[in-house]
This record gives sequence, structure tokens and C-alpha cells, in this order.
Amino acid sequence: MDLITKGFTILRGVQDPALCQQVIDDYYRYSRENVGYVDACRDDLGRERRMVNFHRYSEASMRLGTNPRVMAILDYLFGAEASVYTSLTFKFGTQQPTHRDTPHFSTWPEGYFFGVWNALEDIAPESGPLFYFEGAHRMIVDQVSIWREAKAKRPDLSEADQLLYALDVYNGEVAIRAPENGVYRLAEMKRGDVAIWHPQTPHGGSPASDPMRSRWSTVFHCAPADKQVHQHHGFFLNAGAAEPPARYIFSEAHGRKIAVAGEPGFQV
Ligand SMILES: O=C(O)CCC(=O)C(=O)O
Repeated sequence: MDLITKGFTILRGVQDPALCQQVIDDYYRYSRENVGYVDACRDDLGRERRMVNFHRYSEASMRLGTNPRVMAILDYLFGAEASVYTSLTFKFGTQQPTHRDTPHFSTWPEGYFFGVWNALEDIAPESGPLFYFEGAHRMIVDQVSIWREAKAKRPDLSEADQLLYALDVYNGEVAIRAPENGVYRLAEMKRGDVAIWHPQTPHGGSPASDPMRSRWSTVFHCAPADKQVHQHHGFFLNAGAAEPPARYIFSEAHGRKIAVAGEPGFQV
């Protein structure tokens, strides 16, 4: 119900705390095995960046992503078999500006996507908790007209750059209008809690008063197994039209389809 009215819900204590700790331990194992790579990918503060698809390295992470209770809820919400597309694992808060996931995870028909965010430890306020704008999933931002205007305003750019320009305009409009269309909320999460958000819910990482404080968490990007997820090219170019060609195949784990869509690695 919260997902319909608020665009966001938290399931308390769904994940096994020992499994959450195992993901963190696996991350340290990965770091020991890949010291040079880890060091080469640090940010300006010397912190590790977000890790893509860690579930394809860590069995514990794969177990979190295929949690039977969470997946059963997604099956129900999609009205179809839910699968895992990709994931992001965060050692630190992201401080990511307000955005929607729809341009990055677009489906045909639209909206067959949920972000499933898992707290791997009790999230400290100073680490920059996840935030969202309750109710703002209902705000309309028209990507078709944004794309049309982007092409008209910047005919000098290549199509790839026009798409990035359109994405900037779209993200800007979401960030500016979200506070008028929803209520700002910080997600208070403890180890084992799981948040699920609607693909149109504006959200991000709040400012961290202590950016070196850990904020261990993993978000799984989930979609029905019979629908492919596309990126911003598809979102703008194919809006309302035929689906772009399939991009990836699936493997299987714990009775669930898992997209083969990128190896584990830092997002730089
Ligand atoms: O965890 C966060 O701070 C933000 C994550 C996020 O915005 C996302 O995964 O889309």
C-alpha cells in the first residue's frame, strides 16, 4: 500500500544479520584480492567508490538479492516473476542528488522496476542516509518533450551528447520539482531492513556530516524476468514506441533469474 500512496516502503528485519555481515566480510576479501584495482579507484577523500554487481562475486550478496520474502513481494507487485538485473554496494554514503531511477532503468511497458535497498549495518545519521520524497512518484515529467526540446536547442551536439543533455534537463526538473510534489523523508534503517521504492520516486543520498563513517548497504535493481531493462538511450529514444532489442541474458541462482549484465567492479 505504501508503494502506491507514498512510493516507498520499509520492510523491517527481513534479511539475516549474519548474511549482511558476510557481505561486508566478502567485500574485504575482494579488496585483499584486488588491492591495486581498489586503490586505483578511490575518490578524492580516499574512499572506495560504489561497487557494481557485487552479488556476482559474493554468494552472501546473491542470497540477499534473492531473498524469498522480498522476491515474493516483487512477484506480486509485478504480476510476473521478479529477477535481479544489477546491484550497487556502498561502503560509504553516496550524497547523490535527488533523481528518479526511470531514465536509467526503463522497461516496455514503462515502470516495471523496483529499487530494493538493503541496510548491511545500522545506518548512522552522520553517514548520509538514503532520502526520498514521499508521494512525488506521482509527479509528471514528460521525457518526450524534454527530448524534443534537447534536439531543437542543441542541434550542434552528437545524438549521444543530446541524450546526455536531455538526461541533465530531466534530472534537473525532477530535483527542482520534487520538494513541491512530495515530503522529504530520511530512511531510518537498521541492519537487515529492506526499503523498496517505486521507479518514479525521487530519492538520493543525504549529505554526510562524517563522510568517512561507513554506510554499508546494497541496492538491487529488480525487474520482471520477461522484461529487459534499458538505459537513458532507450528512455528518450524509444519512449512510447517499440522496445529496443534485448541487451542481456540470464543465469540462475536460488530459483531466480539473475541478469548477466556486467561484472563486479567499481563505478568510476
Ligand atoms: O544509497 C544512496 O545513497 C542512493 C542510492 C541511489 O540513489 C540509487 O541507487 O539510485
